[in-house]
Amino acid sequence: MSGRSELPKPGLIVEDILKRYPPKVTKKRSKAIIINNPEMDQVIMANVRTIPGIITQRGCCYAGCKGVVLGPTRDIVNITHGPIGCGFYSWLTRRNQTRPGPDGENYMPYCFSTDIQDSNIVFGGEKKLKEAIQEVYNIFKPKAIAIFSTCPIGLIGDDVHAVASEMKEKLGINIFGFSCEGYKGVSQSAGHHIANNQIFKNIVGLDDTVQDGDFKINLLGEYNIGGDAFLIEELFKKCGLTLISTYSGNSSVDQFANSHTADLNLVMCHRSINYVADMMEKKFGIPWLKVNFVGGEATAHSLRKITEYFEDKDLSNRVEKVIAEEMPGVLEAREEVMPRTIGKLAMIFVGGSRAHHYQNLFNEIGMDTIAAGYEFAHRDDYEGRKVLPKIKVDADSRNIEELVVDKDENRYRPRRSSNELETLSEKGVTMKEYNGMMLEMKNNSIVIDDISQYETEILIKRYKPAVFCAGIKEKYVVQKWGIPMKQLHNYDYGGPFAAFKGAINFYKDIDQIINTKIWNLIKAPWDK
Ligand code: CFM
Repeated sequence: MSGRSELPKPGLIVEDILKRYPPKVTKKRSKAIIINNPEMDQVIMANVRTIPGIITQRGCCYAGCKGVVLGPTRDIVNITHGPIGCGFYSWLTRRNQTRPGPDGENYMPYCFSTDIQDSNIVFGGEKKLKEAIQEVYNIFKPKAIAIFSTCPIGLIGDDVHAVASEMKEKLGINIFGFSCEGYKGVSQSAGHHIANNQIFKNIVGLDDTVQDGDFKINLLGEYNIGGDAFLIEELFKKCGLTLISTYSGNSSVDQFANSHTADLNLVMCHRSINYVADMMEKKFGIPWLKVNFVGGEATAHSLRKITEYFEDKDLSNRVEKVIAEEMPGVLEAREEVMPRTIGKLAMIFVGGSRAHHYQNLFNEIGMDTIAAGYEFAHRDDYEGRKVLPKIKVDADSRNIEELVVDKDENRYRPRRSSNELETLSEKGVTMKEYNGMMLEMKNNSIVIDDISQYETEILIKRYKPAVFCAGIKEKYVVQKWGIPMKQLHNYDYGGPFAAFKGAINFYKDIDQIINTKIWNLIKAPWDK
């Protein structure tokens, strides 16, 4: 690996970024830009409002609720209550794939909106919403309908929850609403929380059927972007693990309703779904384990962690067999690309989980993630869950309902005794633990929360990374600077990148992207 010693010092780069801001902004941004030292308990400012005027990567609360968490649910009709723009822009913009179940119900290709007009803003939109629900029911007869409020709905004060219960009563199907107005909270993260609360209140626990299977699991926080969940499902099947539900990639409402019968919850994206994991533990006694299926080693490690939890010899043998079958292909692909990728620099600025997970894949092909950050994560995603008690609740977080969850008197059943969990922890299988990104990043890496376009420009011009990973809003700006850009939200129409096969896809993609000759041609001949 080419050492970092020849690169510009991170301190100088941070200084360069901060010195151009007005003093107040410098003060605020300096708390969100950290030169990483995994040995120290560093504090980062996260999950706070973006400074007005700064071009952020963030999305809104509605995006997190309707787009991220509920978007992949194929058999719930998701109606956007608001102007058509919000509905249209959330329609198929995220590559959460699905397979229609045996009943063939799949509403994902549709865009449902109440398309409210000026007169509804003046006189209220509840009547229109009722009519929309009735119309959906008449045409599709779905099992469930969800309503998502956008900004103007919150401002005019339509009571979507009252409409939902009235229509639920009238039509006899599950109907529920989300107060996920775009402005609620500082980013899409607020929307995740609102989504989690309502799924938990309105669906989880409705079906007590106990399914066959010795090792029943839920996979939380896997949204099947580019088919990731398909590969993970295949892997579980081979290992003999019974998947009860996925939140929410390739999911169905019936799976959520039955998910409280699982033996173990696996949390893939901690940021978007840790609330459901915690609530299921409190109410039903299901412990949760943080896993990660991004990266060959991480996939093997996560599978082994699951078998250690179940402490079953046959399961462990099957898992080892699967790893032994899959790993050689991964190693071979790695060796193939390594001569062209080793020592090169990557930067990752996405979401609330992938900026961490994808560093594994880069490590595996010898690449160094010199700078990374999340769009909307909270401090625990950076510093680990140990900081949870220290996180201040501010006005923005107070805006979001915190459900009070108690033990379900009839259905609470601790899957493991606290003694057993302690013994497991001594063996290295600790439940509800997440160490965060900063602890696993190299010393002297730059960590930036809610990076702005201006900060991106400085990082890129000073470090000239081999690849910059972010989203569509960043893509073409970065490419115009002559730097290869990989979208890590939608994978640039590629993927899947999860599990063993996904790792192979990723290595090949990155090799192609950073080594294509096109980058030599982007300078105009007269500029050369
Ligand atoms: Fe979780 Fe996600 Fe992400 Fe996320 Fe997202 Fe996404 Fe993401 Mo885009 S749930 S936090 S809100 S892993 S849509 S599938 S890629 S920003 S890093």
